[in-house]
Amino acid sequence: SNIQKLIEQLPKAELHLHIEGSLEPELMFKLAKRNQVDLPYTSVEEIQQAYNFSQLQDFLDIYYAGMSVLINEQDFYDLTIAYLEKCHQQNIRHVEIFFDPQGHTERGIAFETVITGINRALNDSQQKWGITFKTIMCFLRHLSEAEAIDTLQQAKPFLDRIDGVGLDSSEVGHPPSKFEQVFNQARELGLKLVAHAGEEGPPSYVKEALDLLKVDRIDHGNRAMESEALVKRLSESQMALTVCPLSNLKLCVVDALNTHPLPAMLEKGLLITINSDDPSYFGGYLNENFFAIQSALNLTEQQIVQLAKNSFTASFLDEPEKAKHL
Ligand code: ES4
Ligand code: ZN
Repeated sequence: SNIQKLIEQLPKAELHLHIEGSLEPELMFKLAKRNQVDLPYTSVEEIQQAYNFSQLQDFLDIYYAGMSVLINEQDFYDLTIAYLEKCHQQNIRHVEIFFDPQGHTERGIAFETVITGINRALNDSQQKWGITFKTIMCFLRHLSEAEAIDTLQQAKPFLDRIDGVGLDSSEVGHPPSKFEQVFNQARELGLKLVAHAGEEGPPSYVKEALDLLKVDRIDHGNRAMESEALVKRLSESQMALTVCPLSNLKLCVVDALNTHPLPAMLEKGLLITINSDDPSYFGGYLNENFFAIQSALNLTEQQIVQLAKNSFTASFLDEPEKAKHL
């Protein structure tokens, strides 16, 4: 259809993408074999059957298990270049990717191995396809703030390759307030700041991310819609929210895409972007997220164009670079 072609052809940025969540079952098997890692699955079909989640934690358990095949620098390169090839196919011109260093250093993989593989792929894709990038290191919120501070310390030799920090993993019970000190340290280092908030957690977690962590963007933010005061504040400040439709569906954050809060978010004047989160686990890359939410909610061409533009507006590109896309 015309709207499908529009989605495909529009230049887009992706701002909420966990690189470890782009690990496709085929590559997982290939790396398991290469690295002699045992997987609890014997076929791609078996993996796909395991991807049946009723909440965030169900997914996270499988996501951390999947990471176990990533051992060497080349593995992180192969993972990242496969995602960037998809971006090239989908006319994604800029990416801001998350990685979870603690998911790897906990298993004895050096920080340097992780950042070097990811960064080499990002540089190659910028050379080959012109895809620009930022890199955001996330702290695992189910771990302690001391461990996050240690991770920031380990990142210090590589800050030329890191643009920001984020906060992900199990949200409920791990409020932003737990990470106030490490975010203060990251801010002092000149890093951009983002945090997952209001995916499963209450609106007060979104408020804490703003007031205590002083984030530059909110990841997800769905539950901010429960607080009229918060919506007003997010709208007036044009604080970006990185919304992930297929993720919300698969993790039962919404009952169905046709009841997703996106129309209300746009109606309230929020700066919303569309993103894929963990595309291998949630059944689609960025264009598939656009197709699904467009058809479920009958979004107009104008709304689709607005969402694509918002992805550049909300990015961490500098203003002249942004202007080239807008
Ligand atoms: C994540 Cl969807 C989501 N939420 C929180 N943490 C995550 N890590 C990877 N995907
Ligand atoms: Zn996420």
